[in-house]
Amino acid sequence: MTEARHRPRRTVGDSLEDFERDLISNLYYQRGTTIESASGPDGYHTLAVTVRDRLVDRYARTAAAHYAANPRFVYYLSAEYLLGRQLRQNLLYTDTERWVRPIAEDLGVSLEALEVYDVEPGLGNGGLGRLAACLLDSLATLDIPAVGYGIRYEFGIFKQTFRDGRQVERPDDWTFYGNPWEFPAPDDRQLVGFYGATQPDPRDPGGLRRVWVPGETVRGEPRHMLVPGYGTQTVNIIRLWQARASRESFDLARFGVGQYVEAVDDIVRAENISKVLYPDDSTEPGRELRLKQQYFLVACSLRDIIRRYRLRNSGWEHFADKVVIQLNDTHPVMAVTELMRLLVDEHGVGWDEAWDITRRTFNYTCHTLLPEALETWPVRLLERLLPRHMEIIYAINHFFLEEVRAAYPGDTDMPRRMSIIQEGDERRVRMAHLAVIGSTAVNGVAELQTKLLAETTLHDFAVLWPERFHNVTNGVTPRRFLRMANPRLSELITGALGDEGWLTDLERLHGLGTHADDPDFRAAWRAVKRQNKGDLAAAVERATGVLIDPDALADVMIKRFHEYKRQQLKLLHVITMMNRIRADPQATYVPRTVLFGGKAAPGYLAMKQLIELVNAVAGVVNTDPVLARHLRVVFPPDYNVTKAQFVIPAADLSEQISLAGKEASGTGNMKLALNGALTIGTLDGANIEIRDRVGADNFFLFGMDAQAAADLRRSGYSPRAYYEADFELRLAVDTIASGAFAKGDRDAFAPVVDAMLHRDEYMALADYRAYVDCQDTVEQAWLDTERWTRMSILNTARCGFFSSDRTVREYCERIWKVDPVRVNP
Ligand code: GPK
Repeated sequence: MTEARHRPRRTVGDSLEDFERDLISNLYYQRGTTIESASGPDGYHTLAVTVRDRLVDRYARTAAAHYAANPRFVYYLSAEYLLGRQLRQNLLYTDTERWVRPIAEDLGVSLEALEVYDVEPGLGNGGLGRLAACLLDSLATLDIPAVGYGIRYEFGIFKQTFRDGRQVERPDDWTFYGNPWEFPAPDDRQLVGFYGATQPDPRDPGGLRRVWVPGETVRGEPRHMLVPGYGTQTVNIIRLWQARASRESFDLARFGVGQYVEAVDDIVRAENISKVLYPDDSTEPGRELRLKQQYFLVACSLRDIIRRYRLRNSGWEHFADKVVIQLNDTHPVMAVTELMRLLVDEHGVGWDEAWDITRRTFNYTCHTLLPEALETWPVRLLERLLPRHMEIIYAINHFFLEEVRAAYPGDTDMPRRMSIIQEGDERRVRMAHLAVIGSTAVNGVAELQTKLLAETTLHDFAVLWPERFHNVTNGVTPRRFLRMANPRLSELITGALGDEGWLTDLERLHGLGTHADDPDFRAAWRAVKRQNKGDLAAAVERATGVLIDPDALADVMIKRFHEYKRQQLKLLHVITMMNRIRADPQATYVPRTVLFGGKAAPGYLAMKQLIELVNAVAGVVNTDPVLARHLRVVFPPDYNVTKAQFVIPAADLSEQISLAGKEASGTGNMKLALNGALTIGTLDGANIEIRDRVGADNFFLFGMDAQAAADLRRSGYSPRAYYEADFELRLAVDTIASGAFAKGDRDAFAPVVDAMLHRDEYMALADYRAYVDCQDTVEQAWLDTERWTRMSILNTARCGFFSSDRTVREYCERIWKVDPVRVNP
């Protein structure tokens, strides 16, 4: 394979002079221009490829080392990746920023000016997609042989803009300037079938092996992006599939008779598969194209995995020893049936052996507790789109239900509850059941969620197969979310700890604990936060025109808009603060800036209305001279990874206020605590584990726990009773109802008020009093600057556990059973 002599003898240089020479040469030969006439995009692109070349060299050595070792590989299948900007990361990981700075200065350009062209690939919705990116970062950092598979959406998550305060979605044309970070690999393209029919296989008359003749075929062309490890030579890849029409799709006959547009109908239809990311977080629209996307990802990736396996192995008996596939939520779960189809139909492996291989190969991560987020697909749709897969699902279900009946003789309800097929007017395939049945290990993403999964959603499976259930608490990469996002704090930490070892061994942050009582260190800590808040204030002013006071308490709620996350509760608190100031304008108040960030799914009308209301409240607060003296509300549009990196280092208070038992884990909670923000939160998701580690004294806890919430719901929840019993709550709701945020129009936000008073699905009103009182405690703590600083330092010091390196180590040891392969320099 990749012998040293097949690479350029001297690949890329390792001095400032080499780097500068390569830059000029790349500008000239790749962009066809010179320093004198280069545009901004020319400059960005050239810098990007010059840095990238340093990674290519490492990647070639990684591929060679992997080939030589023939190790067990982790294949991560995910419909979403939120990688964030690439340039800064790759400068850091190649340690070349120290050269780029002086060179850029010399040429009179700034890195910051070039960075505006570094568009983040928004190939995901939220936490699930960002987690995938963090895990890949840690896999490479830990030298684990791994490949991430995904879809190269032409349009990623929409750009959020506000018009009259309303969310307006614009397409995310993220490759407009070209993408210097990806490499096409057309030789590794795959063909994917859809529709058609199945027939008996003459080689297996009457048996389980059958032939599928698809009615449509589409090509998948991979491109890869490099995923470097930090502080190591390993560079893994993420392979993203793009749909292309197969060559036959061009209709020459129609073209010949002048039907030029109709001639490309099939091409357009095929290429639509990877056209756009579905912008729904946690709730599924269940559309045919979405299922096509999912199968497209799965079919391309599995064939690629088999191709790679066969480079060094033959036969099937070692497949499950060399290959472990992680299914990121239910989106790629059709892979279970596809591997069965490939083994049984295409490779002639017997059913039982194929099932054994399949089951040993897959593992499944569940990221939710919301029943509506567990995908199901109509049987009729599957029968049409993937007829052979539907047959395989029936067969898997048949053997599975035999097992269930054997385990629970005489129990007729159990097979009905556990079946892959959900009966009813419209029969549906339950993807989560298929995932659990087809996997070795199933995991939740925080302790509470894993426990609740086993007690509720997947209870019957947890009873039948307790050994399959695991918890692996999420984590975040300290490289991007501490070192890159917060260079000032990183420097302070490195100074205090003596070296940068914490970047790959985050538990070393414990060493900061002793500094928490040092007044000088505290002052330095505060100074960093203050500077970060100054930077944020400038960015917020540019984005929204609203001035914010960098000395005010920075209270941030950054996450997708979802009822269960309860932005409405935060808003009720904001309105309560307003009402208090209005009632007594002369009193003293803790100055506060409330920052919201997040998108709502375009079809999620209730949340789009809430966004409109947040903006309306912001408009009233920020322009009222009395209110604005104490309070500002800002909502910079288009929250994404790039913006997260700006906001998180400047936050004082982290809002993690979901209804207990609904947020699977959260990862923003970890990023904020790691950057010294204090959390106000419920006992939900990973909040619980954060509080356990930072200490109850350093965490603002409020509200019902999951048990209390479940009990209240069961006893018959009436939001109206809370409204009537609490004067401030009533006033807050009435303020909305009065039209105060709609120039007197009482109808404008009536649906929001109605939802609060008559449904309040996530019981925000029940937690209102505890929340508002807890916010008063927050302000008491804030007034004691020294105490607050100490709490902040201790949050950072004690959050080392939440590194995604730890998460990946747990997956490696308990689920993947993989070992690192070192790559020599
Ligand atoms: C969970 F089910 C889903 C989904 O469709 N999208 C998504 O982002 C999130 N998630 C959870 O809501 C978070 O609690 C969790 O931290 C994150 O996945 C990563 O596990």
